[in-house]
Amino acid sequence: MPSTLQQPRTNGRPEYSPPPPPPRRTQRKDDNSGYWAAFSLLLGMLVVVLGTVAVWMGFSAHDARNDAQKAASGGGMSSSMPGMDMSGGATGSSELTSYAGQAPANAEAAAARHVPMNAALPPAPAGPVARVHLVLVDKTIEIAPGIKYSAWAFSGGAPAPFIHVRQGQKVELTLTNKGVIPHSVDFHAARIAPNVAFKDVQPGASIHYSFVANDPGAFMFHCGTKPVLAHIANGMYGAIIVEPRTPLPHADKNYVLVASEWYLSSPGFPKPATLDMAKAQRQEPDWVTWNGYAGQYVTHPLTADPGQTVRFWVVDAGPSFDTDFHIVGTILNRAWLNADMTHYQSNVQTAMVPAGGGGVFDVKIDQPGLYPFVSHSFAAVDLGQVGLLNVGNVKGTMSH
Ligand SMILES: [Cu+2]
Repeated sequence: MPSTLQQPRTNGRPEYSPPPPPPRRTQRKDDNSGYWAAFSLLLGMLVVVLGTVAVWMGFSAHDARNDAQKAASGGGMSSSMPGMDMSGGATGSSELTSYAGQAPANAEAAAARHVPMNAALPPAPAGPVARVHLVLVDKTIEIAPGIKYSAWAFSGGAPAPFIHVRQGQKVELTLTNKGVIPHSVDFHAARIAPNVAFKDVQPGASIHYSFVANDPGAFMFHCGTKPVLAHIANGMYGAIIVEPRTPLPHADKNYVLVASEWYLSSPGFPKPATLDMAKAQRQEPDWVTWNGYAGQYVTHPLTADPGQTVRFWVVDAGPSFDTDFHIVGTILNRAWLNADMTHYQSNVQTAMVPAGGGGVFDVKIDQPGLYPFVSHSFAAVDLGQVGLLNVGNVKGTMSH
């Protein structure tokens, strides 16, 4: 059975309070009955006036609440927009239904059958220009074992296939919109006028722009069409890794991890879920994932040999949660915090990767074993943001 998340009805606004009672008159000992009759009449009129004011204020407060809820639920967006369930916000419902942890009976088999997203950093193209063609599609994807979601995504899924370029390369970007509503793409690695480059692309149309990847690091890209919360929550994001011109210390393995949350309108089985915008606004996800699928690297761990240096390029796509990157059983030997590649910190236990930000982290693990990589904000682990690094091809599993 779904559990219920109770929320205050007022969303932090003060409750309506009735007006204070009228001040008491000091009684005179020589009052007579005529005086009392006049006073009673005046008091009666005052009650009628105050009652009318109270009723009017009550209606005004009600209207204000409704207006605020309408604004919060999408700024006048059509409730029939495909891929979105606006009902929670639009009706002012104070209860959200969590589908966290719900899974079909065949979830274990689905997890085993799932082909994990290849986390290995792909090679950067040779030459001075990197051509990137992104295609936007509406597609049903799996975000957890047996859990289906009607996503708005870059072709290839959510996250999009990783992009790897070298510092100084010119990125020639083409975006084609094969979805049914306008979309766009905002590259955090670019220094470019967003009103020109990141503008909406109509269904069936394409846009082209280019930028020189002068800033090294791990960057997010995402659809920037309003409401951005909905477009990111629906799966429109990815990572672009810009490798520094000055070589980094040698790493034997390079893995890319993108963190993101999912807010479901239904359990996601047997029918695919869509976005619950009210949950996204309240930051109450049903699932949190590495590379778009809960726990995929627990069932299918990333690998390394003892003594190898493993580099994680981490991007947090949000839309709203930060990631507190931590590897259980070891310490990050090098941490390029905020993906500032000019210097690193040494021997860091947990490194923050903000929503919309990145970080680059090296570990060198000598002892064979299973090392979970998590966001140490453990609510996220509970919702699926956990994977394993299997050092030395050991048997068994490990959970957090
Ligand atoms: Cu979009």
